[in-house]
Amino acid sequence: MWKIAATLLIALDWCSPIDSFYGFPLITEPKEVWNILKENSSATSRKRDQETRVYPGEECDRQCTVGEPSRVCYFHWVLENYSAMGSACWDCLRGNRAHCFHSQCITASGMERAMVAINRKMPGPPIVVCRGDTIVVDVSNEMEGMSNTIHWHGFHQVESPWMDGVPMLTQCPIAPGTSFRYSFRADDPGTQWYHSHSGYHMANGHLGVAVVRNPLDVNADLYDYDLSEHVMLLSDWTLDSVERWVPGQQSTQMKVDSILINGRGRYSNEATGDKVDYVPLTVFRVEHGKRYRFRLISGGSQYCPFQLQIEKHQKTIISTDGGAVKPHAVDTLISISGERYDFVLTANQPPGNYWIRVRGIGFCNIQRVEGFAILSYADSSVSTEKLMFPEQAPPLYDSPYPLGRTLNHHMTECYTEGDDFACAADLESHEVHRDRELIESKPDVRLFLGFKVIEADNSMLFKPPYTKFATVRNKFNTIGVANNISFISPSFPLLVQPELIVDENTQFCNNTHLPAGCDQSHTCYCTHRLQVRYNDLVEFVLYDTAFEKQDFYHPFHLHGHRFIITDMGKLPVEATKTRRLKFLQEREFIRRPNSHNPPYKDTISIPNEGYVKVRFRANNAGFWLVHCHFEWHLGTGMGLVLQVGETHQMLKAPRDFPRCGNYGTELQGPGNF
Ligand SMILES: *[C@@H]1O[C@H](CO)[C@@H](O)[C@H](O)[C@H]1NC(C)=O
Ligand SMILES: *[C@@H]1O[C@H](CO)[C@@H](O)[C@H](O)[C@H]1NC(C)=O
Ligand SMILES: *[C@@H]1O[C@H](CO)[C@@H](O)[C@H](O)[C@H]1NC(C)=O
Ligand SMILES: *[C@@H]1O[C@H](CO)[C@@H](O)[C@H](O)[C@H]1NC(C)=O
Ligand SMILES: [Cu+2]
Repeated sequence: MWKIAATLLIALDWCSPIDSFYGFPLITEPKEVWNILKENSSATSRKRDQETRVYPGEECDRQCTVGEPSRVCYFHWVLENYSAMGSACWDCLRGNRAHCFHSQCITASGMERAMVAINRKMPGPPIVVCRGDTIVVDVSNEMEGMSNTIHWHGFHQVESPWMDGVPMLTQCPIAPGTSFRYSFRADDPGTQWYHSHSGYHMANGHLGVAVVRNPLDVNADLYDYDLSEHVMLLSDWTLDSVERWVPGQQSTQMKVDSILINGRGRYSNEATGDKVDYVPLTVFRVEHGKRYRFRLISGGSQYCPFQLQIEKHQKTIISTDGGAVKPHAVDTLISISGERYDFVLTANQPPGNYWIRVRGIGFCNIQRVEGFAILSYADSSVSTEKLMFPEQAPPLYDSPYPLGRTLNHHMTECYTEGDDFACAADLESHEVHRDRELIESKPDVRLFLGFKVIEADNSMLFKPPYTKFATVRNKFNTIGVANNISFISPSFPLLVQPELIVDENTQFCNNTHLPAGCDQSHTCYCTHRLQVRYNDLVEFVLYDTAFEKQDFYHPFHLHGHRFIITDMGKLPVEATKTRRLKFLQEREFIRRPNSHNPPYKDTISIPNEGYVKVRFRANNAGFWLVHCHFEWHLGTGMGLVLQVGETHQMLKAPRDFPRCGNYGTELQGPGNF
């Protein structure tokens, strides 16, 4: 034992960014290192005069101060097929409130359904750490017959690209019955989150909070408290497993049945009159006169943006996707899957209970779906459990709160002086300096990406090759594409086993190099890859290629980087496709180049019949997924891989990192099959 510990101490002095695994050189078996740290939680190692100690993950949730020792935060998660309102909830269904609070009871919308859970919770266990801590999560997959991976949304994995959690890009899927250790440094401060990146597990329950507190927040003087109980994770929920939109289980339509706030909501169906009232709602407690930092995570899987309002309370936005912004006060905050917004709420109203309401809008307007939680000023003599069953009924759908000052209303223009509407692109970054170089230089490469959902008819679906599609309803089938290509996963993780890329031209495609048999007028199915040089200044011009006005738009998410938004708007109406593209190609300038300090984000919506331009420095070598954040759009191909740098410029995964691929041997015999 002593000998290993000594090796550890010596090894730490040697750490070089290229061959190290979180500070431990690769010559030390990473597994061994972690085992030492885990087995003996009082074991310490010295790292540049600092102590790093392993803590049970929950103990990392603390106030963060500059210069304090960072921690290794250890979690063990078990993934299981489980049920909402199942046996663990006993008589919750029949009005026994105490049973609803059993630690393994997931109430969700109050309706029993199959789901997948992490440690029998939904959302999964929260991760709240300080910047510089190391997050270690052992994931044991106990889901019969289903693999999984977890993506850490907002973490750029600069030192550990193989921890990004994308199956067949950065790791092998975690097979049932096996476990995988995620381990990475929390270098990206802000409100981040995690979710499954495999199949449709996220929509069935695999999602949770990952907050990285920053001891040096520029907006810190705007709030008195930054508490983990004020993190608000919004998600959508259905009456049964979302696999019903995988072909085979015909469904009347793709639908959001409930909206959950921190995993709690109440199913209600106006048509049938069914209304759940026996499950608890989430309560956020505040004290009169205090200012609180709230952290909102928009964790939807389906196509509805969420509209958040808090009765009689304004929200002052101070951060989005982890990047600090200049304070911006709003009454209504609209967000789309993958985005995060932090806001300050001042408890300045007469003490009482106030409704927090989240409405599914856009395509969901017709579904009239809303979720509720409670903002309570009650003093500590009233238990939270009691407050979770409000005595008053929530406001009716037909009595909406006024919009007031609104962020991200998708039917209005951005950048209009003097009106109440702003969009994410209008927020002003509030970080140490304005990155003039990124804002003002000419990009080294501009990539145009058109996103679209194709309505696939039988002549397209039922001929070779077999293709993935989603069944929205009856015979209405769809396929997601980017630049007319529907993404097919490689058969091995590109980052981990790049030596298996024998011929780039057959392995990958893009819209100038399409595989045989597909052309501009046919959808292509292949591993869509765009490559940029390491350190290039990259501009993505993202646009909606749907040629119709609809309440519908795609949330764009880039892995491994954050970007600035330099322009956003609508394409010329009544223009042909070619003219729209030409408009984008000619639109070189940056709106408000001198005064505006564009916000940093990692997720942004592409307006319907509109566009958004984003820029970033490609300084994180690796294979990074670029995709629409709706589960079905990604699941049916609306994504691609951005290769940053050559494979020899990428960090190498640890030697014992899992590897996988096709198995097959040469057949001796006549002909080709
Ligand atoms: C754990 O570490 C402490 C301090 O290094 C040591 O005294 C103790 O014996 C160790 N315990 C085990 C079980 O190795
Ligand atoms: C596990 O859950 C998923 C998603 O809800 C479902 O599709 C699958 O059939 C379940 N598996 C088992 C063995 O119950
Ligand atoms: C997609 O295909 C259509 C024809 O079906 C073509 O007009 C359009 O230019 C293509 N778009 C892209 C981005 O390649
Ligand atoms: C498109 O694919 C070809 C062939 O693999 C490649 O040479 C080219 O660089 C790709 N274009 C981009 C922008 O990545
Ligand atoms: Cu989409």
